[in-house]
Amino acid sequence: MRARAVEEAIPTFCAMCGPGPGCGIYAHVRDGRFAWVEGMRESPLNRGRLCAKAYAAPEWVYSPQRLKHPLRRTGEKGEGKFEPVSWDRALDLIAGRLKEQKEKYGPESLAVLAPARRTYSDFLNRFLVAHGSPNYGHSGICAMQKAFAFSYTLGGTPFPDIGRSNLVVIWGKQPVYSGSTRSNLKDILDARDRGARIVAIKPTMEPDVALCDLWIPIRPGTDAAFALAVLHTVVGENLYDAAFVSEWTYGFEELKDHVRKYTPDWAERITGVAAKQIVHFARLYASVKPACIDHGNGLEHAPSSNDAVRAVAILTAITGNLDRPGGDVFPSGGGMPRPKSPGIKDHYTSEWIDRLVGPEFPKPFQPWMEGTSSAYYRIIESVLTEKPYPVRTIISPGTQPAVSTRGTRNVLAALEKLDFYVVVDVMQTADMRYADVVIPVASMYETDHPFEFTPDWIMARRRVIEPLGDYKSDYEFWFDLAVKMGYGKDFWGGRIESCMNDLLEPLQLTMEELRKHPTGIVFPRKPPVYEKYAAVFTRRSTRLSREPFLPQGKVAIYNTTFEEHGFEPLPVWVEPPESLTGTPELAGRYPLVFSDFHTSKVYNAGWLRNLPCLREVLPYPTLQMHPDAARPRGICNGDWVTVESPHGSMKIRAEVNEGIRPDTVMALHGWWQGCEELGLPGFPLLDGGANTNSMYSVDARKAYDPLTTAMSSQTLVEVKKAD
Ligand SMILES: Nc1nc2c(c(=O)[nH]1)N[C@H]1C(S)=C(S)[C@@H](COP(=O)(O)OP(=O)(O)OC[C@H]3O[C@@H](n4cnc5c(=O)[nH]c(N)nc54)[C@H](O)[C@@H]3O)O[C@H]1N2
Ligand SMILES: Nc1nc2c(c(=O)[nH]1)N[C@H]1C(S)=C(S)[C@@H](COP(=O)(O)OP(=O)(O)OC[C@H]3O[C@@H](n4cnc5c(=O)[nH]c(N)nc54)[C@H](O)[C@@H]3O)O[C@H]1N2
Ligand SMILES: [Mo]
Repeated sequence: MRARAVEEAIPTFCAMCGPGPGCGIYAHVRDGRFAWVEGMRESPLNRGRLCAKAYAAPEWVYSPQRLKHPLRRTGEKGEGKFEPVSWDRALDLIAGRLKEQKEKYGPESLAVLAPARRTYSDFLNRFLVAHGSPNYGHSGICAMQKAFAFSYTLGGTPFPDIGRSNLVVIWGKQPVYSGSTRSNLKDILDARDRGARIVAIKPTMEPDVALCDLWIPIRPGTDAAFALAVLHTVVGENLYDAAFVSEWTYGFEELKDHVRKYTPDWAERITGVAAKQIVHFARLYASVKPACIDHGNGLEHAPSSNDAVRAVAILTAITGNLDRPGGDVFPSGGGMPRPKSPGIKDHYTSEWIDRLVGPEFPKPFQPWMEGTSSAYYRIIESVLTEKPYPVRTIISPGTQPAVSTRGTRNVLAALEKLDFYVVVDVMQTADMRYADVVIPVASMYETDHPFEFTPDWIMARRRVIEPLGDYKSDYEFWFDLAVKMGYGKDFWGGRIESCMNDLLEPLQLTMEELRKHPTGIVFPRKPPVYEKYAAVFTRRSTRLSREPFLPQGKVAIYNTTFEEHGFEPLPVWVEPPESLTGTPELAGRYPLVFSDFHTSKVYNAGWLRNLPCLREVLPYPTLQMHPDAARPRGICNGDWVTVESPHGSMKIRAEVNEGIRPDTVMALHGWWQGCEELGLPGFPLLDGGANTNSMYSVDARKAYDPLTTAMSSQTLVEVKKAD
């Protein structure tokens, strides 16, 4: 007789959006094997809802592409020849090299890359501080750029109060895909049922556009021009909230003069949106009250991104939609005290800041949010240009520079030239063949730390299965390495439990206590702060920044802080490096605008395409294309096409439909993986592949936002049917 299968449901977090706070799940373990995933209803974050990625977790954990043993390079760089070594030996190799280089080239020769916020991000910074390097290689591509513009204009990043709104503007975001279980999707659906109007501003039509009354298909990278023309109309037609403007804004008179030249006709030529429609949107947004803006990553990837976000923030404020129910509001700070942050602050002297290899934000604005930071791509660039000095060692803990940042050709050349490259990942990565040492780490289902929290919920992560090979967690990697480097005193002597307990102290909890609450502890969330703008937000700065964001204690329409440091005090328009209106000379050979987006229904950035249960949903990289662009080129839906820009080329399949501007083609970024089980190939990182980041300019003068280093993801292309 066969014994009945033993099944256990272990409450923990999903890890399929990467190492960040995930949705609550029950991980079902059957006969010692992680078998399936169920949504956790007790979690206030997702309330039982999950997305396709969550259900794919067991396939991810047991994937044949998992890294099981630390590896050390034996062949040439790029050749992909390695030999397995023990965890201890691998860490000795890294520590040895770091010590040697610190001695020879100074501690700043080490950089750690981390584009997105991770649960372990603070420890990356902490390690760098202990080592003596300011070069935390942050972003330039995600979230911080928007946060910067909002903070220096409004005092913080507001969120849309969709639940009370009568007009919801989805701007550069795809709420159905980017976090369907926990984002604003449910609120948008409810708003729709309530009769609120919905508008989407973005070049492509995703499922959320089906809920919209109005879709404004803007040309990629032109939001600053569009928003300036909207401001022109709102100001010119006296559609602003005079009372709010006079009490709570600084520099409105200057704005009035400034936006006179940004007429809707001027913007039509740049944005491709008809002047009539710009005026219509301005009147709609300024008259339907209250109205909110749900802003996304689409606003962050252009050389004018800081000004686009500033203009959007100013629009919110002068129409009286800031800090009002149903508008864009500020969180109350949540129901629970924040756990302590493990960061180390005292090192951020001007000497420290001066050593940044390529500041993410200009030096007067450092440190910011997470500490000092160099722009992700500028670190890579320094390896090639050796200016102001070359970074010698890069550690990539859960990031793939070859697909995540622009300029793939340069990225690969830099990885080849680097003295020492370390990859720390769960799975084989796009650039591990350039690594000197590869460190496998436990997936989040194989560790019992950290705890994770949202403003109203805290829970300890639980181990679902034992590690499948010779590896430990991300935390253990940094703690073990710190001890080997002699930085143990900054890393709780290598004891993670002590560290966690220390961080939990403000909540009067320990890990042991927390584990006694299997589904975590819920702290009732406080409602947003309404109409407390004066008291709460105008005096704020981050825990790290040295000056208040709003020196006048009011919305900074005219930004004296920027002006003092030599930047534009009012938002202006800057063309992307290649565009129809900025470089018309290129448009003959490359007549279509090309850009990309980040989220899809089944993948994360540049990973998960190796999992059959996800890959069968979206098997091929596609180029969204309007029939009017496809027809004259003899291209039909499903055809393979080559896409050529001045910097690179891709070969992907055409997806022909009317949900995109006729002068624009768009693709999902992050393609390189194959899926053996489905017989689907991987793709080259450079020409003939599907890597959008190989297509863009990285020209230091044109490809960056001058203030926030946001990088352009717009170029011009020609598309042809492939042979
Ligand atoms: N052209 C273009 N470029 C973009 C974007 C875009 O829209 N267009 N989007 C940008 C944005 S918003 C972001 S956030 C970045 C994303 O950029 P990255 O964060 O660099 O994303 P990935 O390249 O997917 O790398 C994530 C890696 O983390 C690994 N991983 C998953 N879980 C763990 C774990 O627990 N521990 C460790 N150590 N590794 C883990 C995965 O296997 C994968 O290799 O890309 C940016 N780049
Ligand atoms: N499934 C899934 N969910 C995720 C992630 C994931 O990888 N997979 N990643 C997470 C991360 S790191 C992030 S940053 C968020 C990102 O989530 P979102 O903020 O939703 O960003 P995107 O998915 O890039 O969608 C951007 C939208 O803006 C449009 N767009 C592109 N360029 C422009 C432009 O110039 N102007 C305007 N107005 N619109 C433009 C695109 O066509 C697309 O509709 O998602 C998070 N959630
Ligand atoms: Mo992101």
